[in-house]
Amino acid sequence: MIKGFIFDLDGVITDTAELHFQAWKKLADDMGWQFDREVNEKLRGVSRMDSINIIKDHNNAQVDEEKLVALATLKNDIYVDSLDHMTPNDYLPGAQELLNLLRKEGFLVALGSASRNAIKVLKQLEANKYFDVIGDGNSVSKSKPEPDIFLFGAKALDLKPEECIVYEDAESGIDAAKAGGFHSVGIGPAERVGHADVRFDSMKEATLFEVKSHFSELF
Ligand code: B16
Ligand code: MG
Repeated sequence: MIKGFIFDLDGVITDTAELHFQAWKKLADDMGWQFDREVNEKLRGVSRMDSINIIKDHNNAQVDEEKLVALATLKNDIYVDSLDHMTPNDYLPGAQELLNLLRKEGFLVALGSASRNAIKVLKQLEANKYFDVIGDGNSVSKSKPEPDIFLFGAKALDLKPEECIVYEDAESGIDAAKAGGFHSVGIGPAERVGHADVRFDSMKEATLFEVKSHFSELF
């Protein structure tokens, strides 16, 4: 039986990807590095340090670890500042409606995000009330595609993986959900999340009604 839901943040609850892009772009421009939306797509759901390594390798740049951490911190300062402009109007369409309904129907809900800034994002969205447990980039050391962040969420909710549905927009996020034994809902194109148990183009279509219909034997 499904008793809980675990949500990724960026690309599922809100679209912080654009703000991440702007911040990486500013850093790349300052460094004279090539960076565009195609490269940015590879950063979806990927941790901050893995992201800067992808950008560095894309540019064949030689940067030592200490400098790399300093650059990632610079990018993060730009990103965190840009979050000040985020408001409760910035949920992805359908996300807040779903969270409200889950509360009404008494499901347990956790966040399972790679971001170390998830607390600030939730604060800007005034979304804390929707979550029983917050799992973020500070909660576990192994990032997606390892299942650790979702296992952390399930354990804190006192649920088994098979009692939870994970919502994810990243390929590595669906990999993580499957590796942990969770049911999965993919948000986005088939090339990215076609391996989820069920896939929707956007959160607007991924309603509780649709998900209950798909996993009907589990409700
Ligand atoms: P931060 P998610 C991920 O969020 C983003 O998709 C990814 O682009 C970002 O690099 C990562 O968080 C880390 O974010 O720099 O704020 O710690 O999709 O896992 O909610
Ligand atoms: Mg995501």
